[in-house]
Amino acid sequence: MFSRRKFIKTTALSASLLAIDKKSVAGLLPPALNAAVKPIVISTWDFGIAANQAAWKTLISGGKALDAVEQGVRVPEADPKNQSVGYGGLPDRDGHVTLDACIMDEAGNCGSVAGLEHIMHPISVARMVMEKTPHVMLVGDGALQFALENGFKKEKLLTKESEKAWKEWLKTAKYAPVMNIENKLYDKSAPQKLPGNQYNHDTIGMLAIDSHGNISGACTTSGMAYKLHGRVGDSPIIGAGLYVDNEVGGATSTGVGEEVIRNVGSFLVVELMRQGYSPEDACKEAVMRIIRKKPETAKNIQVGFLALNKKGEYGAYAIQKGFSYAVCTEQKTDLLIPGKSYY
Ligand code: SD4
Repeated sequence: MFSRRKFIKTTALSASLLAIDKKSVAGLLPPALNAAVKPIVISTWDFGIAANQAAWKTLISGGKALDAVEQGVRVPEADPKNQSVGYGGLPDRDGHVTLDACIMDEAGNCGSVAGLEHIMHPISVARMVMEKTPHVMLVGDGALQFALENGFKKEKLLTKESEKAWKEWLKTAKYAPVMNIENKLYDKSAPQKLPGNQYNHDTIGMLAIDSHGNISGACTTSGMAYKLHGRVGDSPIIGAGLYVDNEVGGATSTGVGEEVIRNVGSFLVVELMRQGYSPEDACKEAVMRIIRKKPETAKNIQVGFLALNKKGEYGAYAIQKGFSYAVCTEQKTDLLIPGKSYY
């Protein structure tokens, strides 16, 4: 029979064994057993929901945040309906779909590609730059050559829809981009029908903490629609479009890359969190720097930051209304949260 005394003894023994276990193998336990660390993944915009689901599969099985963010952002990269990331992305002024992406892990390793053509998953090429070369960033033809040498397939990324939108834009071909003001311009059902170059352009930035307590991030985009050939935005630039520091947390951005680069936005957000700012306050301060420096420009552009600290707290802030992000944890599966904004 199972006596009370035996039960207490057994429980006490398992508790002490568990304590030893947790100490010695902390960080190796799958999430269900490691109560101290709660995996989480967050990402920009509504297409972050599907991306988070893919990332979550890795996180929930005890996998690495680095693998999770790569798998996560591959979802919008492969989606032809998403005209701002990967396959189906809107082309540059000359009709080339040129992709920018970067990835960063908990040890500060990072990899990046910019102006990459013909490869559906620039994030995986960026990871390969990180893991297989002594470099951080490859651009243009060099990035393509590296991808092809490493087994990536050359593909046509310009879809009929995006080609049609570009040809429509060519009728006026004004190189005076009106930046994305989501609340006014975003028409999800037919974004290509927006007049002239008033196209909303969105990037996916993703941050995840795994059951080992490590943070990683990824960011990938086709960049500003109808940009000058050769233009590179913030998304592939470590510190601008993405930054993670395992002591503090991570941040990523979306919107007009030029303003994010000028303010080294994601690095700034992480450093503000290091000083004690909450994720939302850090994002807000980074947005305020942009607004304070160029108040007139800021009225007509969108920039949004998204941040996650090592406690698993997250927050976002944007210049304009309309910015949203998706969150996935054990408690909140794929929640879409509107980011706060200045206007
Ligand atoms: C860029 N930041 O190329 C990217 C585009 C973007 O929402 O995020 N759009 O400037």
